[in-house]
Amino acid sequence: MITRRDMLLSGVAACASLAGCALLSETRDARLPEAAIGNRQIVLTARQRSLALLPNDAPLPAWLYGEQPFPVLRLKKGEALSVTLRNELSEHTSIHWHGVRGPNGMDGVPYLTQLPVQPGAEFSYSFVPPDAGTFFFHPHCNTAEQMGRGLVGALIVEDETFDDDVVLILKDWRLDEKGRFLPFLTASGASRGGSFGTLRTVNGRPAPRIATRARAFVRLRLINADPTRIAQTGIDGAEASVIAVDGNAVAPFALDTWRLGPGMRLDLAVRTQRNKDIRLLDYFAAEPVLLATFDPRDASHGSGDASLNQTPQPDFSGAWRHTLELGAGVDANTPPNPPPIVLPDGRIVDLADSLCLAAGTFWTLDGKSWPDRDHKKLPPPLFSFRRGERVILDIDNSTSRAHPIHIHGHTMTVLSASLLPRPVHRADTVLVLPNERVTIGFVADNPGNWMIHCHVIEHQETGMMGWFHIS
Ligand SMILES: [Cu+2]
Repeated sequence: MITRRDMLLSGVAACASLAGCALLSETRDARLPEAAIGNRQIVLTARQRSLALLPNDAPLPAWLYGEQPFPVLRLKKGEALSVTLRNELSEHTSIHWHGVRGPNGMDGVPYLTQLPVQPGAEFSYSFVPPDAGTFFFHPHCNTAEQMGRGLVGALIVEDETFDDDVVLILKDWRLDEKGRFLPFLTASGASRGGSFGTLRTVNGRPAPRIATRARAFVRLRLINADPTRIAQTGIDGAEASVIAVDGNAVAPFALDTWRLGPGMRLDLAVRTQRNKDIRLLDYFAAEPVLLATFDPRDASHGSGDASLNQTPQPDFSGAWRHTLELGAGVDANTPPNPPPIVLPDGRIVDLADSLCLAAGTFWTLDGKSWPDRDHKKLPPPLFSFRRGERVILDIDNSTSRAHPIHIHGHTMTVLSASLLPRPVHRADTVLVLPNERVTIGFVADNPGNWMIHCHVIEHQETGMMGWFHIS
């Protein structure tokens, strides 16, 4: 059976550039433009483009990787990713492949794993993603603004196939009453829960209707790409099972609701019936907010199986154990002369860039704030590990805000949590509620310089960020 997506993908097979591909600039419903990129070189051009989010508003000066928001790059497990980022913005940028256990030099963190891609310059990302799953990509410098203006895309590494497979990017937009962008970072937001968007969208559209196959197992890939908002996602109108968290397969369990913080993903298997609407809702507010409606149409025969290949949990016996404190306030003890950073290609960096840093610091990670713009130096690493070392972190949140803590280059195991119950599962971003203690473990098996930070981007950019080194 040829699905709509097969047709779309075969149509773009010859495209070397997303921007030059006609099929990618049109979607017949609220699905995102998709491209099969396995073993093929493509170009993503980051550029300012006009974006009409609401029909009656003037177009926005969005920053996008394609002609419309949120390209979906698909490849099969084992295929190579080869993406050249062309920077046509007026400031530097990079691509971080969020959740992917790739090589350090491809991780896209300016001054820590590569030099930033300057305006007019290019950088080629090339590696084989080792795991199947739902990932996404975004910049890692001036991130509140660059993501806030739209620099987000999905990376899907496929193994099992479903009757239908829908990528859903949750992202709000900060607009004033005339439909113009509001500031992406504010002191009042950064010092609290973040500056929230005013227009909620899925795939760049407010509460879209999305046609799916009927009488089918439909895979919904939820990606919270919002810099700020924690959604409490739930499905109304069908039974839904959680089949993967942050792209990592779990033993399927029935979805009640799942708290999806910034940077987190959730894969659901939903059994559809013909002409029976299914709704994706956010139950975080008193009145549930409608995020999207699925409209099952053309019937399929249905595969009847929704389970994915799971990776066994590592053994954490004998692990090095440490309490990682999430704190509010400013660390005044940043060393004046931290050591220079050695990039994976051997170059030495000792100047940070003010674009990566925000106005003021409000947050600490392990008692330290990422230095403010006056320091002009990257901080020393929080930890140094030998390759293969097993690590357990008790993440202790003594603040009054929730923090989704994201770790680069590795997959952690969420072992226990003191407040929000959740099964033991693998993840790259874990939500830590106010006054909660969450214990995670990981095997430090990927050499290089790796970030660990809050994915409420304004918290990240005002201090709650650090890095560790694996030799
Ligand atoms: Cu935070």
